[in-house]
This record gives sequence, structure tokens and C-alpha cells, in this order.
Amino acid sequence: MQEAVASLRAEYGSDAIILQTTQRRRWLWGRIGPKVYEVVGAIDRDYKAPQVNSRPQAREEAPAKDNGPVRDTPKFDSSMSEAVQNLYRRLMRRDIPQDLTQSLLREVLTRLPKQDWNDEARIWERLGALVAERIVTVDPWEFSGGQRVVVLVGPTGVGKTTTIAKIAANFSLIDAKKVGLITVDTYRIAAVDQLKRYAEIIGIPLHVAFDPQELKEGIAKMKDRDLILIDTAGRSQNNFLQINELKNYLQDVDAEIHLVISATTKSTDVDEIVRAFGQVSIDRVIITKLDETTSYGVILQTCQRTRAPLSFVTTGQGVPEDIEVATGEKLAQLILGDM
Ligand SMILES: Nc1nc2c(ncn2[C@@H]2O[C@H](COP(=O)(O)OP(=O)(O)OP(=O)(O)O)[C@@H](O)[C@H]2O)c(=O)[nH]1
Ligand SMILES: [Mg+2]
Repeated sequence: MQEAVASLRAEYGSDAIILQTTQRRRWLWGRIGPKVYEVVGAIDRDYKAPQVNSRPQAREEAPAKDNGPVRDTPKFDSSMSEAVQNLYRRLMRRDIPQDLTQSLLREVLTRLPKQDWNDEARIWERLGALVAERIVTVDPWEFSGGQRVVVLVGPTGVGKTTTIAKIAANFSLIDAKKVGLITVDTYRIAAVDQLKRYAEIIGIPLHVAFDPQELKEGIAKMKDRDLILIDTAGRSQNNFLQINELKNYLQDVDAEIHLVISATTKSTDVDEIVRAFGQVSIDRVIITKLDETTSYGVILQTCQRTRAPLSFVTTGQGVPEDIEVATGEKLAQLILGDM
């Protein structure tokens, strides 16, 4: 990696900003296969790169002073340049909520000299980098630190069970990890059967837990598993009792909680979902059904509202193939599209 960074500096000089360095492998979301080193850089004498934390975590909105010299502060009224007005409308059409649209534009404009505020292409380019920066993604689990217990929660029908099957199949069949499944979705026979069939096909154990005590017992029984995936029943964000019951199940369980949201969710519902499921403290976000929409503002909105990193995106009904670990850059491109 040092060699890759040094060669970028040697070629482009000391003004080259290192935007991103990645060390990954070629297969299974970069987890196995030959190592590849990537260094993404840029040259911009005005731009001061923000400090990026090496630990994956939700990113707070950076104050303007961290992003280079403070310039004029943009106002979103009739005095906006035509370029900014166009971009404002464009972001709104991409289902990005008004407050996020304003905060994105404000941050980008604050980083640019005022003479560039009419340069639509330049602002757009900077928007891409900013959106990529705001969507924090995490690599799939390493198991050197011990067992992982992961719970998927979310509204009904978003694809929790299917996503569990995709993750289980990838880690079990391709990565040869010991995976175990637990379901607490015992309200419908069909729900248990759905997961049972996946468990049989993949060849991994399934434990059915009818109450919080049985959930704890199930986890204890699966001590030998590298990864335990826990499926939960879909809950309506408007049903206080359902959310409270979920909270009861999870309160004494030491697990990583992933909120699953479909990319087809209405922007106005995203805030309600995050508020309701926020009661069980969300550690990661999974966005499903990217294949069912053409506007992807929900990805940015969910990551920003939860302040949690994104673990996976899913792109179809196929098990195990329609799941990816996306990068911020790729998602920014998807959200903003071409200029
Ligand atoms: N197009 C598309 N369909 C998906 C995706 N993920 C899941 N589905 C489909 O969505 C439907 C619901 O999936 P489930 O996995 O049962 O959803 P769930 O969240 O477990 O549903 P409940 O347990 O009822 O809350 C199924 O028809 C899945 O095949 C995806 O990424 N894209
Ligand atoms: Mg389900």
C-alpha cells in the first residue's frame, strides 16, 4: 500500500490528495483471493481533505471549518444562482429530502470559491464526492475477534429472511464459515418454513425461539458457530406494541442489529421507520430491492438519519447472488446519476 501511495505522490507531486486507499481481495466481497491495492487520489490546491476515521462508524456532518477555508455561506432563496437552483431541483427529484438537499449544497458551496457557484458541472462533481463521503460502508465480518451474532430487524416484507439466506449461503458455502440461524418470527408457520428450507438447502442448523428466553438459549447452543443470524418478524413502524416486543427480545442479547429498509420506501416513511426502530439501537443498515426503483435517495437518507454504516445492499430475489457490499462512491453514482 505504501508503495501505491508513494507512486501516486511521485507521479502527481505532494499536492496530490489521497481520497481513499483500499486493500481488498478479488472474490467474495473482497475477502478471499489475491490481494489488490487501490489508491484514489485527486489534485486540488484549494481543497483540504477531511479527516477520515479508520474505524467504520457513522459520520457526523462535518463543520465547514474542517473542510477548507471558510468562504461565503450560501443562502437558499431567490438569490441562488441558476446553477444552484437547477441542482437543487435535480436533487429533490432524486428523492433526497429537502433538509439533506440543502445541507449537501451548502457544504459543497462552502468548499468552493464563490466564482464557481455558477459552475453546475463543478458543483455536481463535488456533490458526488460529498455523498460518497456521507455514506459510510463497512466490510463484511472478519471472525478473528470471535463469534458474530447478527439480528435483522425492519418493516414487513422488505426482504429480511431472503437477505439472511443470502448472507448465510455466502459465508457458509463460499467462505466455509460455520453459520447458524435462529428465528423469532413464529407468528406465521410459513415464516418458519421459509427459513427452514433455506437452512436445509445450505445445510446449517436452525433454532426456533418462541420467547426471549429461548432466544438466549438458542444463542448459547450455537457456541460453535462463527456467525449466528437472527431473523425477526416484520414490524410496522406505527405499531408501538410490536416495536416494544422486539425491544424485549433484544434487550439482553449482545448482538449487532441491522436495520433492513427497502429502496422503494417512501422518503416520508423512512424517518418514521428510523425513529421507531431506533428504539433498539441500530448498528448497521441494509438496503434491499435496489433493482425495484430508479431513485435511490432512500440510501442516503437512511444512512444519514441512523448515522449507521451500510453493511449490504441487495439487488434481486436470487439467493445467494443478489447481494453486494457497495462502496460510497458506487452508491453516490447510483444516487446522483449522470449530470
Ligand atoms: N426485487 C427484489 N425482491 C426482493 C429482494 N429481497 C427480497 N425480495 C423479495 O421480497 C419478498 C419478501 O421477502 P422476505 O425475505 O420474505 O421479506 P421479510 O422482510 O422477511 O418479510 P416479513 O418476514 O414478512 O416481514 C420476497 O418475494 C423476496 O423474494 C431484492 O433485493 N429485490
Ligand atoms: Mg421474514
